[in-house]
Amino acid sequence: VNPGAALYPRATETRDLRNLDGVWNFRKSPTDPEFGYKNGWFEQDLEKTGPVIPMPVPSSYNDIGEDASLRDHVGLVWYDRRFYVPIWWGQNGQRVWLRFSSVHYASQVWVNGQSVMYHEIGHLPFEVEISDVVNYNTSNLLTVVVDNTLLSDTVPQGTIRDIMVANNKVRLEQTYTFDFFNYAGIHRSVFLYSTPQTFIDDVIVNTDIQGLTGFVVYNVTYKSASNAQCVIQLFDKNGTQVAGSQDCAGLMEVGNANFWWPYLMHPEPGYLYTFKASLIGPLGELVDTYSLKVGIRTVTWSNTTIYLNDKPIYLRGFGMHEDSDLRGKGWDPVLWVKNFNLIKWVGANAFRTSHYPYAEEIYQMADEQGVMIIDECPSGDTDIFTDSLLEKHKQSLTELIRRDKNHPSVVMWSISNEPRSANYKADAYFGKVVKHVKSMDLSRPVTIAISQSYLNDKAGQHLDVICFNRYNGWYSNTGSLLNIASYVTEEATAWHRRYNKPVIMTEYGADTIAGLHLIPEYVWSEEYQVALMSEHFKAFDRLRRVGFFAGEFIWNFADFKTTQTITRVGGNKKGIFTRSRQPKASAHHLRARYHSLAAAE
Ligand code: GCB
Repeated sequence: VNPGAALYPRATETRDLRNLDGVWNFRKSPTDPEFGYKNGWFEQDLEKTGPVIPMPVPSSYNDIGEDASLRDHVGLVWYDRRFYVPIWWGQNGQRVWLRFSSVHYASQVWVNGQSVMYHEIGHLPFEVEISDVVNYNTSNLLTVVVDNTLLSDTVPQGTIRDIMVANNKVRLEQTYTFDFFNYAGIHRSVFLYSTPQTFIDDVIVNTDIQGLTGFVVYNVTYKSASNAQCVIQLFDKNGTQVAGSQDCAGLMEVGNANFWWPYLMHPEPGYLYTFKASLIGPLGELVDTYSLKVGIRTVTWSNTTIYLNDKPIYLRGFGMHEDSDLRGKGWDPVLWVKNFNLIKWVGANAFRTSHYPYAEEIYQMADEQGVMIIDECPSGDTDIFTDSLLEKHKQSLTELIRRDKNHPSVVMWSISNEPRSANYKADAYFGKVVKHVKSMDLSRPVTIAISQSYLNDKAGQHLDVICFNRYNGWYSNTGSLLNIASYVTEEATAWHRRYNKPVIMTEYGADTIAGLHLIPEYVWSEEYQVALMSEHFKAFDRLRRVGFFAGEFIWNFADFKTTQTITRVGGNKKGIFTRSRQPKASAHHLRARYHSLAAAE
């Protein structure tokens, strides 16, 4: 089992970092998945074994060409490029690491023709030490094969069937039930980095508060042949050291601490300290050092309320997607700096990483800006509860928590979106998944975005917070605004009565074509989306007065691409922003609400 990757790669006094993003060579495999393997495509430059096209990394490959066969490709694609390892890394005895921040879905990686790693599950990083396979005196060949095939035991799930096309040729067709396009490729940055022989392997930071005092509980682990000593320093924003320790694991106290607060809840939201861990060798020499940003805050919860730093919080935000024109799910800083500016413009304080973990840089931005995240694992619409799926589901959470445990922005784990939670097997299945999460992290509540009825749900008993998705006035009672407010109030109340836990509405909304105006309000028009929101707001305000209702998340932040169906006009149009991030009338409407909620805090 591949353990994923823990620490985000950074250059420090003892580590070097190179980014391998850029334009790589690319080729689709023929339908026979063995073809590239049999013909040694991993042993020499792809250019030498056939025609290649240029492919940007990071990006999805689907929307780069003009060809539906690339967009709809099912099966393997091959990428390669050459890279150099600085000769001085070798001279200094540095270890060399290769890290993929994410590849969708399964991938195998070769360096100079040697297989170095295999990883399944998109959206999560994986890395390996390649010191023994790299050349210093010449370039190195890096080859990656990517398989986007989704089956009944992949996360998420899908189905493949053969369709006969002209000349008796077979074309594979992928179907899936989740509502976003199955973009594939090398989706996030690829890093080459170095560490010393004895190196910091992981850092776990938890925080607590008492009055004005902050506590930082930490554990630094390292790998080596020899023993080293730890020196831990905590710096505030001005670079002043405020705490320190000489133990690899321990607790540091920060008097009069600046706590991490959400956006608009405090004049200085997203306050971060720098936690610097150093390893010192027997002669007092610096062996390795690694720094990360930490926020001092607590998340606690009762049967009605979620608290941040002992203050009740109300989450106001969005379900989102990693999705944009041309890039698909490729990491793009332009897009995400813009997204965060829009999140703040609207006055939101939270979003859910529906329906998979997002790029690590996004969580770093959320930490800095005080935006809270419900961090969702890539479970898909779990509808079979087999042991093999359970293992993969647990593995995805192991990798997710290993990656995201230190982010103050992450305030909740979502272990699934819309599973078939009425199935009798869902009880034991989710009981095990929750137990697995709790064995790794007790500091955050666990939830599921549930779509099945509170009458026969079997998963909620295992959760700390109940989230539910419901499309009143859209999928049910289409076009009718009449009963939305009472249905939402009744359903949220019923969930609370059934489980005695805080309740959040994680999805509601209406598809809307920007620029379509119809009065009286009519489905797909800007007027209908606004009116449907207003009915939900009535319910949310009523529920807030009763006291167990902890948040509202509209679906969706922006329009996004889906598979082709007759219910999707160029994709899912429930965004309050268009896919190019321009506001619909609904964005202005939500903005007025979120800012007034913030002002009343
Ligand atoms: C849902 C899903 C989400 C869809 C949304 C919709 O319940 O969780 O992935 O996009 O509904 O618009 O149908």
